[in-house]
Amino acid sequence: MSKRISRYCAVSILLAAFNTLPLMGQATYQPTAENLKARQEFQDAKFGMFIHWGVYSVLGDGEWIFHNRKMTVREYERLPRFFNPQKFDAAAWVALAKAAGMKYITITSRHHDGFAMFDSKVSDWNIVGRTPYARDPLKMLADECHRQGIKLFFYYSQLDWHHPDYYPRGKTAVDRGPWDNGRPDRGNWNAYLDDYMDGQLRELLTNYGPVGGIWFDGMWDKPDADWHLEKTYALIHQLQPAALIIPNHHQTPKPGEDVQTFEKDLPGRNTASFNTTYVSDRLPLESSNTLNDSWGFNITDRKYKAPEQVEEMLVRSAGNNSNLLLNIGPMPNGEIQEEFVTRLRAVGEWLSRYGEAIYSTRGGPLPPADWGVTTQKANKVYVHILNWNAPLLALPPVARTVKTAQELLTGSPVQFTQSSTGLVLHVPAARKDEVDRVIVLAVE
Ligand code: JFZ
Repeated sequence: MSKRISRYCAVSILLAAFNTLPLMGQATYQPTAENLKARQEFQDAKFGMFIHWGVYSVLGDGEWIFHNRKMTVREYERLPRFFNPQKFDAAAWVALAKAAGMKYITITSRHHDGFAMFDSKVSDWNIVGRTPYARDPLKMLADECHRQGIKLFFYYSQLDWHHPDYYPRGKTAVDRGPWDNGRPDRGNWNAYLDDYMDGQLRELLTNYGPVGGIWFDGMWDKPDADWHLEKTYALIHQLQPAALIIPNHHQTPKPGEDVQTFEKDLPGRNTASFNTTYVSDRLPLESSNTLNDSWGFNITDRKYKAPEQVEEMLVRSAGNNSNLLLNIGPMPNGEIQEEFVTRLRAVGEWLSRYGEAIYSTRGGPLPPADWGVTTQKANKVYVHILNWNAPLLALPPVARTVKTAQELLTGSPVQFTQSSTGLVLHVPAARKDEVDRVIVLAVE
């Protein structure tokens, strides 16, 4: 223990010495041209793979098991000793994301247990230092993503249930507890942020090639604390200007942030009861969800979403001008379970036919509704009919003149009448099991 701490102190001093680069203020944050381009590419991508994977996966009961079982640090520290993902195959994971039609991957570089799933010199509480596997899967994944043309984002938990300097403790140790897991009743908050966290972020943005961005989570544990966001965000933008900062803090976006993300909800819809109803009209939007009911591997979770549900979720996200970040929790041996694989492949097959009406589109021009949504790109508007059984669909006025209307899949013409009161489409009958009937409007 003491050896670990002294090593940690030495590294901190070293990092502090490097910390002399001028930091641009994020309060007046002006995204660079590269950053703005990355935002456009992010919006074009539409569909990403979220991956929750860590030493908690061993217990097969989600990523909150440390907290849920009120384990002590000492008990939890045994877990890495049996984390040995011999079946981990970065090429297979990336290939699966691609087969699903996903254009980016966001993986937990460390979750609330603070355990780094990468080779960190800041602390040995990491996969190389503590597991028999002793390799860096994020490095392998990053290399493979670059090879296969997929962007890689790192989820990073600001909340830490393991580090003593995460002090004073937050809601998860107090309101939802009390949970005393054996850490001392003192700690250096500034050191936690400036040395430990920023030190690791510096590693992630230095050693893994171009990174899509950092997906932050856990600030909600201490909503009133000073998280030194300006400093951390500036560090990230300085190391990689194109890296997008995506905070899951469930609040109105703050200066320095590049994307607004909504957990388990479409933008503005607060069915999960912890999201904000404020929707940025400036930033790209993202909505995260799970393929079953869990984030981290859960061995008895059988509540798999059908491919059709995922497809509808993706279409509704796109119609809300948002991406969908869909989660899987791989097994501790590194394999992705069959139930996820088959569903993801089915969605990918569907996207090979319907992708034109999703990728690179933006939401609108009509507001999302129960019947469906619209997406648009260049001189095309895609009408996605998700829930409508009558032969005529009367829509609000479309500002642009509709030249032609046709079915996406067959190119068959669709009859319509456009007037100042609205647009009426004669919709074709749905084919068997057709989730989304797409009518393409050529507009000018
Ligand atoms: C967070 C994580 O806690 C969870 O494990 C997962 O990583 C998900 C994507 O993000 O989920 C939250 C966030 C906020 C609250 C609860 C769960 N909250 O405010 O109570």
